[in-house]
Amino acid sequence: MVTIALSKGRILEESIPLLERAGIVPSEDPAKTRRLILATNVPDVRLIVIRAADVPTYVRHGAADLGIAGKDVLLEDDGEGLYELADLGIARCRLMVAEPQGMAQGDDPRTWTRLRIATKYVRVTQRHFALKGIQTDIIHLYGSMELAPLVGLADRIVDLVSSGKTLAANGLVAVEPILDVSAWLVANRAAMKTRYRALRPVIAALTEAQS
Ligand code: PRT
Ligand code: MG
Repeated sequence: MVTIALSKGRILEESIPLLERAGIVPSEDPAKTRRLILATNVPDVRLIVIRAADVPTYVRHGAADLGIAGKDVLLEDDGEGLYELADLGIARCRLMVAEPQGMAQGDDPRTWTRLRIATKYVRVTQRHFALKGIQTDIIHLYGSMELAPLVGLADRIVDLVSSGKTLAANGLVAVEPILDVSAWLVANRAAMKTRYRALRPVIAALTEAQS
């Protein structure tokens, strides 16, 4: 059996067509069912549907052989026990620094020395600014980062942006890009050695189906 870990939301929306192009069709609509393990038309391939940030954990421990996870999630994870096999080119977005419109007028990222930032992406944010010699006070949130500057919890945020509509709706503007993000196919390291024969055709089909 080959188990592929996917996450709900955007990754799922774009993974299902990719899986279908790879010849793997879930037995029921993963967006509608409450079931967390889904059989597919391929007898020895099944899907599990979990939280995005949990995909590296399932794959690292071998509870899933393969997984599809955003580069943002992979960089926040320590990467232990995982191989990043291929950029699937789906669920594209950018990790950006954003701040209130009023602050952005007259703000120059080249003059930053110390920043108070709310984000879910603590590791990536720390690393990004440490490399530039900018100090950071990071407030770790699990979601709805856009709210933080509006109520004085932080001056700026680091969050994913795709259309930019969420920032605009909250009076924020992106002022600095940190990372281009897309979803990657990852594999359990041990399984790549011990079960390569079973995994190889699935990996080949998925990487060929990438957009
Ligand atoms: O639901 P859960 O809390 O488990 O996690 P999640 O909400 O982060 O999951 P999900 O399914 O929404 O996103 C999973 C993955 O999708 C991320 O890890 C990214 O790799 C990828 N992805 C691509 C995005 C976006 N685009 C994106 N725009 N994830 C989140 N967003 C959010 C962003 O955080 C912001 O709140 O969408 C909002 C901005 O969108 P725009 O279009 O208004 O700019
Ligand atoms: Mg979500």
